[in-house]
Amino acid sequence: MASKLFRSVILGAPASGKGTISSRIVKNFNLEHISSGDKLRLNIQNKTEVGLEVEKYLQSGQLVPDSLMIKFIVGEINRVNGKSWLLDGFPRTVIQASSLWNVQQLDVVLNLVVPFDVIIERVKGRWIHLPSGRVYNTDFNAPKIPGKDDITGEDLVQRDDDKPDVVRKRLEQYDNMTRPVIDYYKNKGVLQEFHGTTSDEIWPKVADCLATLVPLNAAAQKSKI
Ligand code: G5P
Ligand code: MG
Repeated sequence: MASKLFRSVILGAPASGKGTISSRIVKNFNLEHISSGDKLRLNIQNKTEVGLEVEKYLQSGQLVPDSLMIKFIVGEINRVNGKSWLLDGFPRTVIQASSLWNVQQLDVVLNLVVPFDVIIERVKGRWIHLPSGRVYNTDFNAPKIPGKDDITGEDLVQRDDDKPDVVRKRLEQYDNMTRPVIDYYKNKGVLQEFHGTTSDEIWPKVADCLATLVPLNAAAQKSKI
C-alpha cells in the first residue's frame, strides 16, 4: 500500500525563524525542506538562467514575479516527487497560494508570528552557508569557528538583503503581499499559528502540532523531541 505523503508550508515575516524552525522539523520529521530563498540564492551564485533573472529582485528586497516563481517552485516540488515536503518562503502572494492549491492541497500551514522589532535586531547577526542554506547568528546560534560553517568548514557570508534599508522594505512587502496569504489558508482550514519572541519558545509548540499531524508511515520520527 502506498504511504500517505505529507505536504506543508511554513510562513512568517522575513527573519521570523522559518529557516531555523525548518531545520529542526527536518531533523525530527522526515520531510524534504524546499526553501525558495535558499534555492534562488544558489541559482544566483551558480549564475544559472533563473539566477541571472532574479538577482535584481533579491538584492533590492522585492518579490520575484509570480509567474517565474510558480514555475520554479513547481519544478522543485516535482524534483522531490514521492516524498513528504515542507515549503519555506513560498507562497508569498495569494496568486502563488491559489496556484499551489490547484497543483497540491496542503495538510498544514505553520505561521510563525514574531514582533518586527525583534526581527530587525536579529538580522544584524545573521550569517549563512550559501551551498546548504545553513543559518547562524552571532547572538543566538554562533558557528563553532567564527565565519566558518560547522559541517564543511567553508566560509559563511552575510546576505545582501540583510542591510537595514532592504530589511525594512522586505517587512513592508510582507505586510502588503503576504498577510492576505494567511487569510487564504485560514479560510481553507489548514492554518496553525505560533507566537513567540524566540525560536526556542516557538519550536516545542510546532513539534507538538506536527507530532499529531504527520502520518507515521510517511515521516517516521527520527529522534525524540
Ligand atoms: P527568503 O530567503 O525566503 P525571507 O525574507 O522570507 O527570505 P529569511 O530572511 O530567510 O526570510 P527566516 O528563514 O524566516 O528569514 O529566518 P532565519 O534565517 O531562520 O532566522 C533569521 C536570523 O535570526 C538567523 O540569523 C537566525 O540564526 C536568527 N534566529 C532565529 N531564531 C532566533 C532567536 O530565537 N533568537 C535570536 N537572537 N536569533 C534567532 O527570500 C529572500 C528573497 O527571495 C525572493 C524575494 O526577493 C525575497 O526577498 N523570494 C520570493 N519572491 C517571490 N515569491 C516567493 N515565494 C519568494 N521566495 C523568495
Ligand atoms: Mg530563510
